[in-house]
Amino acid sequence: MSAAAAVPIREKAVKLPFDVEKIRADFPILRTKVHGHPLVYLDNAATSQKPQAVIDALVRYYEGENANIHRGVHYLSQIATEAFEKARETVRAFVNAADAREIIFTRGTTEAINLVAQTYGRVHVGAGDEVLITAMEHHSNIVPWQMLCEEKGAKLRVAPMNDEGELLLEEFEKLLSPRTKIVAVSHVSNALGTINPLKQMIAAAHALGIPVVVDGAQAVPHLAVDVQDLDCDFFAFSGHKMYGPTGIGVLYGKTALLEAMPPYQGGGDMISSVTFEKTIYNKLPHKFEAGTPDMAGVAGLKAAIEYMNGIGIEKIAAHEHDLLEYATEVVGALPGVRLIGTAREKASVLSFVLDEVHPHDIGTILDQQGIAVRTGHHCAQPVMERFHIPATVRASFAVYNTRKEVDALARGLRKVHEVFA
Ligand code: 7TS
Repeated sequence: MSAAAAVPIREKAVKLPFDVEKIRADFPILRTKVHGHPLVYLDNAATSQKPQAVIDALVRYYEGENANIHRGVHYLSQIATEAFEKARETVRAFVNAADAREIIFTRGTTEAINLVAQTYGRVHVGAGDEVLITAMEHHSNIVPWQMLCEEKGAKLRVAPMNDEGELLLEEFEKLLSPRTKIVAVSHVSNALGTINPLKQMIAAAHALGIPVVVDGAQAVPHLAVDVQDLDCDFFAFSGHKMYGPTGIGVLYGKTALLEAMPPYQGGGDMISSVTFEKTIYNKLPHKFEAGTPDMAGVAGLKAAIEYMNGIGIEKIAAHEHDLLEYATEVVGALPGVRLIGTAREKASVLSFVLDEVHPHDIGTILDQQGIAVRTGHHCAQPVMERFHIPATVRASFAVYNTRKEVDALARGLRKVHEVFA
């Protein structure tokens, strides 16, 4: 039997929560042809594409609103300031923070996590203390803590996961102790797609008075996030993975913690008065927003949230869940495929290896057919080590992907198999 015949491609009609073709029409880049084929963009965990509404918001900002914020009495500066603060309110509502002052604009998830490590972390972590992370973290939720621990003579502890890529909750709880000063954990793993049992983890940490930093980069595009319901202390995410622009992201933090933290960077806007003898810092959230922020990026992020809200995060989640299930079935049935990350609770990500073929070769052959997947360690090298592999192929789904595109991926993989068989 040929490899092609072995693959059960399900052509049955599915009831979609929305008209995906209409959604696709909102994303100009999806009309791109790659090597003569229609683009099949399955690298959304790295960055998502942008709808026209977001592109328009960026253009509108520069065409009609550009001025530096919080500084001028003139018309444009006031317009720009008002738009900036309105966007903060949009972000607040998006993650259901209690107060807009708890929303700090950053460059992205990476900067948000570094901010917490360098402010809260440097105050509260000392020699002999511990920071607890998990085995499935992205480098940006490992390295900032490693740097902090190195500086302070503290220890980085790592909660393990099982062969499915699920966190071992009991082991996690055993690692919590009076020495633990911070827990930092991803909501959704970028390499495996695992959704962590955050509420239980946070409750366990809080029982010992330990604050929890959540890396939400892969969560906000795919799940409804409610920071009050989670009761996390900090929550970081990036605009560019949720249909927004690059260069803008968010740190949510509880007011009491943010109030007590020293500032991160010094400069304009984060002060209320400066003399050579002493500087009084500005109030929240400005204390953590030194210098001219990415005003255009904030306008774009607001448009991205409005775009997602216009569809509905539950519908986005349902559609992506269908794609993930379908892809798991179709790709998982291909000869030689081993799925990496088979947790019961997953979002958006299908990672796999193919017998005897290096992921980079797979990525190159798929690219020839217009299919964009990511190959490599996905900035999660310890995850690769855990599964004894150098790299995976990762297909990651967004609101505009279709079952047809999953079929194209499967066809592409059969071609890879034929080339290397
Ligand atoms: N945390 C997770 C879980 C991520 O997936 C990423 C980026 C980051 C943090 C860092 O986000 P940034 O916007 O500050 O760079 N993940 C990926 C990825 O999976 N492929 O490319 C970037």
